Amino acid sequence: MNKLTDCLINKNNSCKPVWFMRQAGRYLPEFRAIRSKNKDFVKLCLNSNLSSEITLQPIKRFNLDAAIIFSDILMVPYALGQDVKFIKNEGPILSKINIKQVQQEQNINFKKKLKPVYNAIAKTRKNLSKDKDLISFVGAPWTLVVYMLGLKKNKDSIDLDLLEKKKDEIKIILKKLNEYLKIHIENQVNAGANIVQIFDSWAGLLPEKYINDFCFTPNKKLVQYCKSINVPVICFPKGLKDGYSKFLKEVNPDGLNIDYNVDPQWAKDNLNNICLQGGMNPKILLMNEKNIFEEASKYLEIFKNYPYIFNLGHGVLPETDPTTIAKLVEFVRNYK
Ligand code: 1CP
Repeated sequence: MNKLTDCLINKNNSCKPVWFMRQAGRYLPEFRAIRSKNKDFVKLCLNSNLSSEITLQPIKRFNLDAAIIFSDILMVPYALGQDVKFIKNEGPILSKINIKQVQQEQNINFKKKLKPVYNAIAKTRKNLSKDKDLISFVGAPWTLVVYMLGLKKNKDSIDLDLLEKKKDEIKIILKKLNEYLKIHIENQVNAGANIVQIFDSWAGLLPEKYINDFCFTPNKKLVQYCKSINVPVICFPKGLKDGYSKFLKEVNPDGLNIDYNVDPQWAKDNLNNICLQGGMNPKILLMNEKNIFEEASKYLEIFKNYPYIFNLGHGVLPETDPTTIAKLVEFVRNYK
């Protein structure tokens, strides 16, 4: 059994598997070389050969236990008819949603549009050594709605007035997304992915009164679906703070990724009987080796006898030096 699977399913606490969110990305010169020749990000994600090659770039460089397919959570809104553009230093911009179209989109069309992603997974699985896990992912419905309706005001807040105004529309979209995300998960697993990660990157921006309906319930439905098809699932409800313990009770995934604002000791004491993942602040990787290894030791010591997958509390930053990642992987491997 592969290492992440063993940790997630058997709660094996002796091995410490390691991978990184955004391990394929702008901090790698070989990624930037491909990216500079492929200005349209969506098209790049739909190029099966290139997206498979990018997925394998960090695996060639580092001694990692898993690959994560190079794609984006916004490929689902794209497949539902919204244009998705990535503006440098501004983030993604989506064209206006056509709610009728989302409601009527035929499954067959949705699948056809995302077929290159599934082909990339199949190709990657073929070229990835058998002892490594292949992670597929989706955005959680709430996080997708934030982009689909343009609810974000700036980097760390959403437009609460707009949220109130669009409440009914949000409920319709969440329900539809549940259907499509299940299809997307099923297809990724059928193509060869053996773990699912659900990113709820904007969970922490939800007002308390909506947490249940917009975060817990939609995540729970997807987790139950993953369990019904026997694929281990990791949730990442970023920014929930002590809401992580309620999330665990309500949603009950196989693994939970903590963010850098969650105290790891608190997590160990309060998030019991579950495999935990990540936590370390990606900004630490921009500091000197002593700081990096000290911080990594903190996580490795706390989770010594606990099922734990080494990762970060968010994605690798573009400014990160790739040799830092190489050294950190070796440090984690040799930690006793
Ligand atoms: O060259 C570039 O400008 C592209 C940068 C980039 C990359 C490398 C984007 C745009 N997406 C990706 C790939 C990606 N996105 C992966 C690939 C696998 C890997 O981890 O190596 C994954 C898992 C994602 C998931 C994703 N996309 C999330 C959830 C995780 C998170 O970062 O919180 C989110 C919110 C997105 C939207 C998105 N796509 C890209 C950017 C810059 C963003 C975030 C924008 C924002 O902050 O609103």
